[in-house]
Amino acid sequence: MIVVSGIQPTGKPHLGNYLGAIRNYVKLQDEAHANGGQCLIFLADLHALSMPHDPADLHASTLEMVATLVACGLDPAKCVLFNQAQVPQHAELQWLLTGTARMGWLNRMTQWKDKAGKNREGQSVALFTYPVLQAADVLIYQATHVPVGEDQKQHLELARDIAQKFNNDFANEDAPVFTLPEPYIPEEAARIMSLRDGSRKMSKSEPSDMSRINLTDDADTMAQKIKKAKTDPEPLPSEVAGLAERPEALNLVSIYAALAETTPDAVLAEFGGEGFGKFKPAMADLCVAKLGPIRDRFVELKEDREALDAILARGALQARELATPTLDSAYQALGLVRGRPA
Ligand code: AQP
Repeated sequence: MIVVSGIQPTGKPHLGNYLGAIRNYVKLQDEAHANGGQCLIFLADLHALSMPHDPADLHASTLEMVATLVACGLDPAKCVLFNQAQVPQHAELQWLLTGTARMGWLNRMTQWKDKAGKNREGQSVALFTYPVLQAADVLIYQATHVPVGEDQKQHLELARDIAQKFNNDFANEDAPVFTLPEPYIPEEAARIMSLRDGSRKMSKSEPSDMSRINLTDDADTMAQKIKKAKTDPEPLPSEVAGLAERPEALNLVSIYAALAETTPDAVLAEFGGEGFGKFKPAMADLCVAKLGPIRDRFVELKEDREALDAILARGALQARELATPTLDSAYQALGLVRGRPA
């Protein structure tokens, strides 16, 4: 079991990141550790270059994201925690894989279409090719399990296509260079939606802070955001089928269920027939109970920049070692003689 996943250190991590991805990092870290496997979680700072960013902020936000991940339960003694920029093998493998990835494949990526909008010509090349870097990120460690939210499923399928084509084109059938990774997507929280619009995913880059619950929000802010979340005037139904045309209500019930580690039907068995005047305060209490301790740990950890830098330095050392054999095999398969740094 080799678990690999990453998170961009731009913006504040939110409830969608937590329920869709980070909580599963922790579960799989523990499972891999107990079974003699490996878990690698990285801060995708190279990916941050795909959109406009402030260089002065990048390192500080990378450290804040490390503090958040550790506060959520990632343990540097059980997993390899690092940032991409300190492990140049990721970028190196990306270049090798750009010979295998096809323009048509990348053109079909919905995230590229969404983020580029009508201004494709004005986007950075990095925004277009970053799914290839993402493929390199997981293939370089022979990942078997990749915990992600549903929005990343298509990118992971692309990584599988790239791995498959590379193996077909350049490797012997009985000695593939890359393992085909499997996505690990939580059914109950695959896609957490914005608090302001049930048709858009909760996202770091959404301008309105009221659209998301940040893991760093204090209790009052969380309660305020939930109170102001968009809903409708109907009471809650007693079964999930009754939420079919009510995206905002469905989102709140799904968040409640994911946080309480139960099913939406169980939540509706409790709140069916009630209005949001009763449901929202209960949801705020639950959020504060689950996320408050994470926030408190984060506040404590983020002050110790030296300790956070040390976690990344140690993780990078381990990651560089783990990445080298696959990179060597890829060079060799392509007929390239790899120069070794002195
Ligand atoms: N709304 C969401 N519901 C469930 N999972 C989500 N993830 C993100 N949003 C949701 C998952 O979180 C992991 C880390 O995401 P990321 O920061 O690397 O990239 P992202 O998907 O681009 O996250 P954001 O918050 O939406 O950032 P922006 O606004 O920059 O695009 C991934 O596993 C992702 O699936």
